[in-house]
Amino acid sequence: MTMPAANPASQPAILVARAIPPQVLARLQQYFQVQDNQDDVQWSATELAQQLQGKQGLLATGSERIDAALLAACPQLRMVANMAVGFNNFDVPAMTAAGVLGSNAPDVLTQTTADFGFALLMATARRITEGEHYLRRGQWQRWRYDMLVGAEVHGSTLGIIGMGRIGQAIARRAAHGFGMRVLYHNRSRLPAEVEEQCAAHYTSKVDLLRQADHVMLVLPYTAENHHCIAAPELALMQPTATLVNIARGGIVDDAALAQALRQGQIAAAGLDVFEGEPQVHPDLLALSNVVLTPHIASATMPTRIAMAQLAADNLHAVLVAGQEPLTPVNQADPVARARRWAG
Ligand code: 8YV
Repeated sequence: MTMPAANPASQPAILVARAIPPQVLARLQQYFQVQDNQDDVQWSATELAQQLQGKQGLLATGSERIDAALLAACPQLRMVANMAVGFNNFDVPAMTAAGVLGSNAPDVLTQTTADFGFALLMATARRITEGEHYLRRGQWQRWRYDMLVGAEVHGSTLGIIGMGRIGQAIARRAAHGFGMRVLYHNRSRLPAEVEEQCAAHYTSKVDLLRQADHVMLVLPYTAENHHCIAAPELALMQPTATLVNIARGGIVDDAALAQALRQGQIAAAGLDVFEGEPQVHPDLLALSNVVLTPHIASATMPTRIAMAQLAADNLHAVLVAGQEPLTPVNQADPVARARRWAG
C-alpha cells in the first residue's frame, strides 16, 4: 500500500472480523471505511452477515465460515482476505460461483510455523511438559537413570505428511539441523531439486507410517483428508513413535488417537489443532503422553503482523488498486463477478 485514496467518502467499505494488530488496522483506515472488531466479539453466522451489510471487503480469520448462504446474504461483498494460510473456512466453489474473490496468507508464517512444529516434536519426544508437571507436583525427589526417558530426535526418522512450504521448512530443519532421515508423503511428488534441498525421500503413506519414529502432519484440511490418521493408520505406527499435528483438526480422528495413546499403540502425541476446537476431546485431556497447545503455531507478533498485513494488501490490491489478489485462492466466475461488481 502506498497512496491513500483522495476522498474518504469514495473509499470502499470493509469489515475486519476479529481483532488485528493495531498498526495494520491503522493502515487499512487510510484506504477504507473500516468497521473493526477490536473488542474481538465472536459473531454467529447471522451476526456476521448483518455486520457485512454494505461492505465490499472482509478481512477474515480461519474462524469465519464463508459459504453460499453468507454470500447470498451479502450481495455487495466482492473480496474476502483470510489472515491464515489454511482456508478450509472458505467454501471456494461457492465463492467462485458467486463471483467473490478469496485470498490466503501463505509464506509469511512458514518459518515460524516450522519452528513450532519442531518445538512440539521435541516437547513430545523428550517429554518436556510431562517433566514440568512432574516437577511442579513435587514428584522429583532424586535422579534415576530411567526417569522420564524419551525418544531420540537427532538421527531418527521423521515422516512428514503434507510437503508444502511448511513441510519443506520442517524437513530442512530435520535433515540439516538434526541429522534426521526424512521421509515424506504428498499428493504429488516434489521436483528432484526440492527433494535434494530438503534431503527428503518420497514414500507411500503406509511405508511412512511403518518406518517413521516421528510423524508430522502438515497437510491442508479437505474432505479427502478428513481422518487421514485414524485407527487403521495408527495401527501401522511403531509403539515407540510420536505423532505431531500442526495442520488442522479433523485430519486426525482424536477419539482413535486417544485410544491408541492409552493402549500404548504409539508412544506420544503433540497436538496444536483439534476436531471441534477450541473444545478438546476429554480423553486427550486425561492423558499424560500428549502435549496440547491452543493452535499457536504461527503465534509470534512479527508473524501475526505479517499475516494481517498480507490480508490487508490483498484487500487493497482488489478493492483500491483494481488488481487481482496477491495470493488468490480462486478465480471468480467472470459473469457472476461482473454482476457483483456492477451491483
Ligand atoms: C492461524 C493457521 O493462526 O494460518 C493458518 O492456517 O492455522 C494459523 O496460523 C489461524 O488459522 C487463525 O487465522
